[in-house]
Amino acid sequence: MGQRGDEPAELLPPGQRVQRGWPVTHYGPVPKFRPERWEFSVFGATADGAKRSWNHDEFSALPYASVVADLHCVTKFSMLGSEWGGIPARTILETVPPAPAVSHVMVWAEYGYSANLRLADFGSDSALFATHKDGELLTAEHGFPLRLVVPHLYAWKGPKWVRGIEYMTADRRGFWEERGYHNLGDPWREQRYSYQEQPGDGPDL
Ligand SMILES: Nc1nc2c(c(=O)[nH]1)N[C@H]1C(S)=C(S)[C@@H](COP(=O)(O)O)O[C@H]1N2
Ligand SMILES: [Mo]
Repeated sequence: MGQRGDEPAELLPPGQRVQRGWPVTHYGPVPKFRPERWEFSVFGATADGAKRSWNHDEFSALPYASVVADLHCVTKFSMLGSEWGGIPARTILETVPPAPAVSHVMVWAEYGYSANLRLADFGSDSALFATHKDGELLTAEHGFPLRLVVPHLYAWKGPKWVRGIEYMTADRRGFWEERGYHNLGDPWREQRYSYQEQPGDGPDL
């Protein structure tokens, strides 16, 4: 039975409850957006070895798509059924292909926040660099101008204020993955904490 009573249980990963409204959850201050200094970069093990950057106008001109998806915070609230709009992560993979040896992606945000993802998780159908939610531009505290949404993983895997990605040929832990959260972060398997990791789930701590 859903914890709110009218929410089908299969919509909610184990241990989660539905949140009304949209709380703000992050570590550190909200960065100020400076369009003239903003760029989105893809670097690391690209197929051609070159780094690629877009300024804000260029990045905003990439083809827009939307996904309806849920957000699951590891602190146990979930927000169901938001429509996220923006640039599919797969568009970035197609535009700047990774080298064949790339297995993981580090997503980098303002102030050095980072989250590591397996390449397949990053390239999943519903992973999106969101500029909008439910038709409205993101607000500063929710990640404007750009945040990553990876609906099938806990929300810490989706940095707000994202500035680029690094293609990696081996896994490395991101900000929260170094600080006690699970390296993989699948909410359906309740992979919340690093002490739950099985051999092979992540690099040594
Ligand atoms: N840059 C950055 N992105 C972040 C975080 C953060 O601390 N810094 N926290 C994550 C966590 S734990 C959650 S639950 C979501 C919350 O997004 P919201 O504040 O828009 O609800 O942002 C994620 N993205
Ligand atoms: Mo979270």
